[in-house]
Amino acid sequence: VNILKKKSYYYIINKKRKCINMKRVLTGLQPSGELTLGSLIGSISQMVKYQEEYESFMFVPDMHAITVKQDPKLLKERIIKNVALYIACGLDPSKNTIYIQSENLYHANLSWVLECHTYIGEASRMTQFKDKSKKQENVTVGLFTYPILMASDILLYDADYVPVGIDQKQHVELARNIADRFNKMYGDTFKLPEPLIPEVGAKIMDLSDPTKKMSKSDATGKGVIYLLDDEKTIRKKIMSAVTDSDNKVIYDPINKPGISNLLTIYSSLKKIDAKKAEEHFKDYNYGNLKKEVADTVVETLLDIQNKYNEIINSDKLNEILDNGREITEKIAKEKTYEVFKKVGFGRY
Ligand code: ATP
Ligand code: LTN
Repeated sequence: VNILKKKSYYYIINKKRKCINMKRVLTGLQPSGELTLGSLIGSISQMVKYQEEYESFMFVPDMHAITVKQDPKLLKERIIKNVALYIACGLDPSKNTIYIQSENLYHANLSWVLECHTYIGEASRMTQFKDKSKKQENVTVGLFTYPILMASDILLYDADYVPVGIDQKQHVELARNIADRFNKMYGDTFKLPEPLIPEVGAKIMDLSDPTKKMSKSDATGKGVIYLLDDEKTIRKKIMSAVTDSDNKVIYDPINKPGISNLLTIYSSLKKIDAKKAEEHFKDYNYGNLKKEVADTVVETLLDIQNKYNEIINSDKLNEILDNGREITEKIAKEKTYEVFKKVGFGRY
């Protein structure tokens, strides 16, 4: 009875937010590896901010994760872990619809129709595909068509805004182009989404190689801070971050990528701009700078980890995900049926 009561509470909140015509924001992080400091700063923290002004949808794109090889048991665990981390990082389940992509069968259904309205040429221009396919041996068709599944994730819900890191901007633009093409062919059906790119923290770099993105599927994880790393590991990784030899704390991402990355991490967590962080550290040597950045990261992550431990062991998660499934199924079904009808399928 309690659960039912709560369910309708979430439902009413979401309905109310919709009624007052809030813009809708939607994003997700693939469970293709453990979530990192880059995921927190570049994505989750942005959503925590947006949940105050927009109707927010945050999901786990588990279907995307199998574009690279996954261990099924690990994948299943990670999906739930990620939901708990979303909440521990500050996503409020009463302000967000939180759900798992594969639990809603309409994503794949719409994706098929969108694939048939996407040209090989435009899909081939996706730089992430070009990069990732170079690094893999047996490249699957799924890796190639994955941006179209992403378009489906977005277009199903008429999302106005899609907060993503700079590397995903091209995929949101593809979604926009497919939507526009479809609308011109069949009449107004989809909203054209806009990417939202954070000004600071759009790209947190790997600590051991500050010219590449800190990525959760990195092979060694040496320069990657995972949200569930323990304090000792966090400090060790930051203290051994690659910098340069002139010992001047200056924010200059081109010439001093390592130092600039540390300043970006610090300023994002402290919610100040990078120039202010530079000013704060101007008389520090690199060792002291690293120590203070490590203190800030440890403070943030220990707080998240405490909340995570509470949530992962509670039965709230199932309740939140059931609610998310119920809300999103309804919306996605309506949109899919509209599309099926417009393209002339079956008896829709
Ligand atoms: P993978 O290694 O599996 O490709 P990833 O760690 O690069 O994953 P994604 O799941 O592709 O991360 O990204 C999820 C969201 O978080 C995207 O919007 C992405 O741009 C953002 N993001 C991921 N890593 C970073 C980072 N290092 N800095 C800023 N934003 C990031
Ligand atoms: N492709 C994205 C994850 C993702 C996503 C989405 C983000 C899948 N579907 C829809 C925003 C909206 C990634 O790898 N970061």
